Amino acid sequence: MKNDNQNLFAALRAAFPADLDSIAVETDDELVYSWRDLDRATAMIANLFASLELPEGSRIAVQVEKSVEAMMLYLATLRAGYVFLPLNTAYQSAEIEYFIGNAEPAVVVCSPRNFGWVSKIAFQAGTRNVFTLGDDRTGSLLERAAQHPDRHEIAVRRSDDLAAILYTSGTTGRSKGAMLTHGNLLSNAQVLKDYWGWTPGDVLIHALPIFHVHGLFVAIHGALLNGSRMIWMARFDPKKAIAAMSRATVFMGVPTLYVRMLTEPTLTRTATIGMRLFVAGSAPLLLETFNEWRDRTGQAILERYGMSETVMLTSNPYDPKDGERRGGTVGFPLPGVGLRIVGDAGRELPRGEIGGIQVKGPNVFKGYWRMPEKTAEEFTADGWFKTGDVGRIDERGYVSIVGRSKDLIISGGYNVYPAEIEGFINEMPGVAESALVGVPHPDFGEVGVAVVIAKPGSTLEPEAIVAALKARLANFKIPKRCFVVDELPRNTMGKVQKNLLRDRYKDLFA
Ligand code: MCA
Ligand code: AMP
Repeated sequence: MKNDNQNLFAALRAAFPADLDSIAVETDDELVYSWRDLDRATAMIANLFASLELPEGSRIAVQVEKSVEAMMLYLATLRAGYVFLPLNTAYQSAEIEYFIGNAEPAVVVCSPRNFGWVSKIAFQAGTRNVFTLGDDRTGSLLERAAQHPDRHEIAVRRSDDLAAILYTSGTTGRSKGAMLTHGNLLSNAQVLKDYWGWTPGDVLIHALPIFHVHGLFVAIHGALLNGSRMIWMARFDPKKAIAAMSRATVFMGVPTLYVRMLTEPTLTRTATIGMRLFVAGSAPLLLETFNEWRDRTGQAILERYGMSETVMLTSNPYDPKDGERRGGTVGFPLPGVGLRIVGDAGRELPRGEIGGIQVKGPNVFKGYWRMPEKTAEEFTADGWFKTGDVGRIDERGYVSIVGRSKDLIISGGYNVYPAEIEGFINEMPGVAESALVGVPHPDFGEVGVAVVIAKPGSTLEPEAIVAALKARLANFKIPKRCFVVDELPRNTMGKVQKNLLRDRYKDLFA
């Protein structure tokens, strides 16, 4: 390993504890992995990739159930110097077809049960290598990797080289691949290690999916860069998560996870006494959840804010000397991150005023994959990235997010883009037009409700619309309710007034 290697994996590997036989990961089905296991398995998978003689910058697209081996596959991709492309396990064929067609991965790894349809899409798109990986250590990826040596020299990468592509949608159109570099990810991980006070002996409860920023980067990098053990949960279960707290110090979750744990009588001060840090993000944490958590456990959840394009941007303080954790805010810009609030005219606004949030820093992505025009649109002439979030900075410097200029619903921490769902509904026979709006929901924070108008002479059944969507789209994108109405509220320009629809349906799940 060269000292000047800026490969993110080199930094993570350097943080492994000296005793490689100590425990790195324990799973909720009682498997135990040592640091040596992580080192050897990532070497074998990296050597398998090397044997395929993939071109530089090849994308490795992965849609597999959560497992420690799936994490090893991510780390092996970094180690081998390729570009990791994680895909939500809920995505169905139309979604996967788009991602694979757009990213043109050299390797696709899927669940054994999906091999039939995923491999067909991949081979048609020109991918030569399709492997399988089950959540029970089965599949061709591990079988093939087992034939390769367990030593591997970490590929040399520069800070500016791509490490991952995360698909995310902006204001309009199809999903865009946010290109994140080794430098974006490592700089952010180092800042968080310091800011959140990671210390020797910390143990992380890993309960999030590993195909988005929160579970894949913030949680995994945090633990690995600190040489910390992870308690690995394949699925979030509030009872198991609370029970694990007696052996852990750090928990990270989207607000829904906190809401669900609060319904458990076992969540008490005693159960959480050894916990040092509770982090929440990916969606707004309601003040009532923040307060209820503090009443029950005596601990203030630390809320932070980030994006796929930027990793983490702001955080409430960890250290009390930097200030208190304020519910309803996302804290201060992280060290090295520039954050400003800008008005409609493009000028920076004074403290207290509401406007668009723009950011700058070593964490900000390199651009959208093969979309230079879209990339240019999302940056200002002086190099600030327009987040699409609307917020304010108070006189003490705390940032609050008060809304979004992008039409986006965040449901249980997953993003749902109304334009995408509306497009599918509008194509259905008999549909004239549709609108999807987000309304408050006690469990998921916000959920989608579809409002549809029929073409003259057609009759539409809401249940049939929902059933047709279910056949095509990831389950979390399916509207929780659908209404067929005679007309949609419009402004004088004829544009649908979604705010009025949101208001009409706001108490649907109250
Ligand atoms: C599941 N369902 C949902 C959601 N999840 N509906 C709306 N929104 C959701 N998020 C529905 C399914 O469609 C299904 O409905 C039913 O709930 C049960 O599905 P199941 O998979 O069993 O649900 P679950 O296991 O209870 O999952 C809920 C969950 C999960 C644990 C909250 O959604 C989750 O892990 N969310 C975390 C997402 C995350 O990691 N986000 C980070 C993004 P039916 O039965 O009708 O089919 S990173 C990010 O945003 C940025 C960068 C950041 O700042 O971190
Ligand atoms: P993604 O496209 O998955 O990267 O989601 C990023 C978006 O999640 C941001 O632009 C915000 O709108 C939202 N987000 C992340 N963290 C928070 C938070 N703590 N509070 C409110 N919104 C958040």
